[in-house]
Amino acid sequence: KHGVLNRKSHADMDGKRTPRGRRGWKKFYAVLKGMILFLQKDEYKPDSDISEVDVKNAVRIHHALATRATDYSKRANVLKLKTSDWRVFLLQASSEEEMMSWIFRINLV
Ligand code: I3P
Repeated sequence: KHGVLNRKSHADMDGKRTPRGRRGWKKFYAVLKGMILFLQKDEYKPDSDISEVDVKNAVRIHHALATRATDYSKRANVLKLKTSDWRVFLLQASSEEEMMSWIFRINLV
């Protein structure tokens, strides 16, 4: 699965709140491949290599949990992703349908 996702980092590894200055929203092209959610700067091209920056932004979603971000109301179609290493991301999809699809696909892994 792939598509545009806006990302906000809410908690870092170990569960500590992401500090000011790193809490902004950022637009990515997301690609879910196996157990990894790649957050890429540029659009998906099937044959292109993954850049170093894209590897840095990749999120391992094994034992992660995706839920609707019911406690976040500033933006629509936002899901909350909790990873196994206690990071928390808010991910904004382009529509309600897309958000539900991401939640379903992430939790299936
Ligand atoms: C953050 C940025 C986010 C904002 C966040 C700020 O600043 O303005 O957009 O979240 O508020 O800290 P920075 O880019 O300097 O990290 P919202 O868009 O959700 O308001 P927060 O600290 O209340 O999460």
